[in-house]
Amino acid sequence: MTNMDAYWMPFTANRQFKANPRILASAKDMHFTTDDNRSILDGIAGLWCVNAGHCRPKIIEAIHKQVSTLDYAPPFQMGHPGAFELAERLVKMIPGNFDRVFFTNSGSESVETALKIAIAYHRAKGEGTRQRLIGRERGYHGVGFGGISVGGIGPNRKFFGSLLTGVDHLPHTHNLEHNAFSRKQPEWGAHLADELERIVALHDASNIAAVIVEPVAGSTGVLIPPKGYLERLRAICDKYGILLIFDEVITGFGRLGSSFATEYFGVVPDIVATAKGITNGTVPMGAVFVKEGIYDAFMNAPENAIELFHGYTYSGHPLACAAALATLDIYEEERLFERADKLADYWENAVHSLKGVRHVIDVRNLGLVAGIELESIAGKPGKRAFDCFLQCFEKGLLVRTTGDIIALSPPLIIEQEHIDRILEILTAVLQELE
Ligand code: PXG
Repeated sequence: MTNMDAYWMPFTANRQFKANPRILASAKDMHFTTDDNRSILDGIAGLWCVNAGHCRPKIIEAIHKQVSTLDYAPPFQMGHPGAFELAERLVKMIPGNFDRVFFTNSGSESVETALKIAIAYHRAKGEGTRQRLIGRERGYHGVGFGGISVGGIGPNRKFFGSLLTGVDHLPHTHNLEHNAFSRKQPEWGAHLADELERIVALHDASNIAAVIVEPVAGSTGVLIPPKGYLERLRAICDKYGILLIFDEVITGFGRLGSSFATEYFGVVPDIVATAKGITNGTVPMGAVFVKEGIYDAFMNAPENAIELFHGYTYSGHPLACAAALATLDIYEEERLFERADKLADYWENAVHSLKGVRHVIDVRNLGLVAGIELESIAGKPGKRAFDCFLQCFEKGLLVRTTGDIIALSPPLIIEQEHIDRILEILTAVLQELE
């Protein structure tokens, strides 16, 4: 192994990692292989992105072919076929009346793009005072200044100055007292959406551009929306002309056993931010979907004028488009979203078998996602779950932790035997854990 000093690793305890590195060398389908040749069952689809499993030949071939034909094409005032084809496929795939897609390279960029479009849209319609953005506590929307401003994770915000002004936060919906061990959507908590009314009363709707939420919060520990909650947010946004943005970076592309969360919940936002599963994690890419009428509002400048002053050197990159098209083919051919839906009950029963296991104070699930909350060690928040992560890795399973919550989100190609293995390892580790 080469010297590890130069690489400043993201969201990582660098010194601890470099003292005891965990190095992945290859991957295939449901497994990684480490540099010391151990097989690791991937319980989190890489990082919620490898929904079709690792190293799928069809995607590899599509990328190879593209890079040897057209390696790059400038996206400003120029185009290439793949970007148009992909956008067309995507708008057909998402339910609701979304008619345009803006390409980015990550979830963070999709969020920045969605927020900027929301503010600029109101201005284009002559409502330029609508600038305030409303996020939610425990929301994760990537790491751009917009994303951390509307995001609700203390440590992601506190080091970075004054952030965006004009931001409010709804309360999060996580409540163990009412909802512990709920299966799928919890019963309690729809009324928390009414906090939006309070914020509107304070600032007036004429000053508010958009509300952004993850339909299911992933990074902060799998927080499932209470029954009726998203519907109520939608209704209040409608009442006041506020745009509703769903951050579907995790929930998009099959995670809940449906194409997008908007399909699963039957609640249609105005803008949808996506990334991750769009290319099965192979080439960085994000996509922002906008509802009919949003793009049109920008088309009132002279015809030769740029309508939206926003974009990235790599928006709609040819390799990403090729990877995404092949990924969508696999999702369709193998009916992976349906597959996830069919497996969801088996998954639910499996993860809820952890009820009563040592340290476990909550289990929650939806689609092929689960969160397992552990009781914290007094004075050492996060330690128990992190130890669990380390020991699972030793035993051949990759899980993700946040605070004292373990998150699971396996590739959608997972078999029942893999689910059993995940639970076997996790149960054994939890029983032994301090
Ligand atoms: N929005 C949501 C909802 C996300 O989950 C992003 C935006 C940002 O995407 P990029 O591609 O810029 O990272 C994410 C990313 C975790 C974890 O531990 C989750 C993410 C990233 C890192 C860690 O669950 N999601």
